[in-house]
Amino acid sequence: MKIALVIFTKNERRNSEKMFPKIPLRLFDGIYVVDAKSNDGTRDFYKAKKIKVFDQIYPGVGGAYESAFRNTKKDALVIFHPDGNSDPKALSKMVQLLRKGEQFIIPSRMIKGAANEEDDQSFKYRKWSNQLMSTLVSMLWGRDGNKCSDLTQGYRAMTRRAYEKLNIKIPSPIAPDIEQVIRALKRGIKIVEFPTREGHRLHGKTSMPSIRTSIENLKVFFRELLV
Ligand SMILES: Nc1nc2c(ncn2[C@@H]2O[C@H](COP(=O)(O)OP(=O)(O)O)[C@@H](O)[C@H]2O)c(=O)[nH]1
Ligand SMILES: [Mg+2]
Repeated sequence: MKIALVIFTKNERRNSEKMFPKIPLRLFDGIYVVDAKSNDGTRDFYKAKKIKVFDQIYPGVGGAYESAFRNTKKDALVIFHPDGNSDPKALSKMVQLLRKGEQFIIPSRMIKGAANEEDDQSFKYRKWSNQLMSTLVSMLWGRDGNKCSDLTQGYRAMTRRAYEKLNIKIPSPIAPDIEQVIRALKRGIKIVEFPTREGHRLHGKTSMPSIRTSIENLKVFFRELLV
């Protein structure tokens, strides 16, 4: 099995400079970037390292997944966010699980031994809404013990076969992560989780303001209820 690492970027030059050296490159058969028209030198940073940078035709992080699977050929993709959120220590475990034959792997920020970016805040909006939605989605669509504790975790790994089975033609721009999980539960694709400790975003701001993301998550949820 050939495994690629795909890095999603939208103006992540400063963060990439700090995070890229922490990635164990030897684990992968290819390293790629999907970039959303960054204008801060992100593309030059990766091109200087001889890493292929792909554009996307559909908007948002959803468009980045579509581009990643269309432009690469490897059997499985591991998605990495170089902003400081994704802990590079989880990469070897993801690769190990893919090699064992697992199809969809999510390092969870919500289970015992894990940590979430909001854990040091008293009002944990993203964490609590994620936990609520994760419970609901798992109850509704999880079969034979299949479930997910961290729907919105974008740091994940999937085989190409599993992604194709999800049958997502044009992904949700803002809520592709929950869209993939719901489809996987519906189709009985097993989701494997292990605890990870989410780091803080190092520089810059999130492209996913909480309220807008929540509305989009709900839209995907209700659409999936109806189809
Ligand atoms: N290719 C691509 N990457 C994106 C886009 N939006 C955000 N990203 C990247 O995807 C990752 C997750 O986005 P981020 O704003 O950190 O979301 P958060 O972690 O949920 O707050 C980061 O590495 C971003 O640079 C997009 O439209 N296209
Ligand atoms: Mg982030």
